[in-house]
Amino acid sequence: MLRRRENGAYSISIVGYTNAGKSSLFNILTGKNREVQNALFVTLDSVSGKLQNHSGKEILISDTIGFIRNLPPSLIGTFKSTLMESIYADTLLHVIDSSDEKIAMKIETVQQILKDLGMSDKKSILVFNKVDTVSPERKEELQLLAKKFSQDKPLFISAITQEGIPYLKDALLDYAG
Ligand SMILES: Nc1nc2c(ncn2[C@@H]2O[C@H](COP(=O)(O)OP(=O)(O)OP(=O)(O)O)[C@@H](O)[C@H]2O)c(=O)[nH]1
Ligand SMILES: [Mg+2]
Repeated sequence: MLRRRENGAYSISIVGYTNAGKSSLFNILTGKNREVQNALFVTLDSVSGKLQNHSGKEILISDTIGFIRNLPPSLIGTFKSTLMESIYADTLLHVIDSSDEKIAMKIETVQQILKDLGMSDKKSILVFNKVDTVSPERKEELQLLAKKFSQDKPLFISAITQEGIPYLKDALLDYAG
């Protein structure tokens, strides 16, 4: 569980549209081996792991169920109970599939669901994943898009090539203070 008041560790919840690469990123950050697949709703529960640096500083990271615009009614209960844990996270990592043609709609959907769950005030960092699949021109478009959705500096990563991962790790450990 992520409740900061229980364990004192800084906690981060990985959220985002289904199939964005949340579990792939979770595995890299924590060294765990959650199932990853090119399919919707591969992850149906929430699990935490630890990201540590050399000096022993650690933060708790959790992987969560994917978001979707029209959630199947059979998943609403699972979805809500899984996501409620994220309310206790200090920061959300909103993972985005950079190769997706419907990227803006998906970012908006995730932001709207977070709002509906009462998490719109929580710090949320946009992480553009799968940058190994995009052209330099597309990356410039993504920079502009990012400005529309967040005031914070977006991060660009690939869970496959690991581009941007060391920078992301350092940034997360910095947040933890
Ligand atoms: N090319 C590329 N593919 C990626 C990257 N990250 C993840 N993938 C692929 O995207 C697919 C989905 O990855 P997951 O990590 O299962 O995505 P998820 O967001 O956890 O998905 P759900 O749990 O189903 O919501 C898999 O086929 C991954 O191999 C990336 O950086 N680049
Ligand atoms: Mg997953």
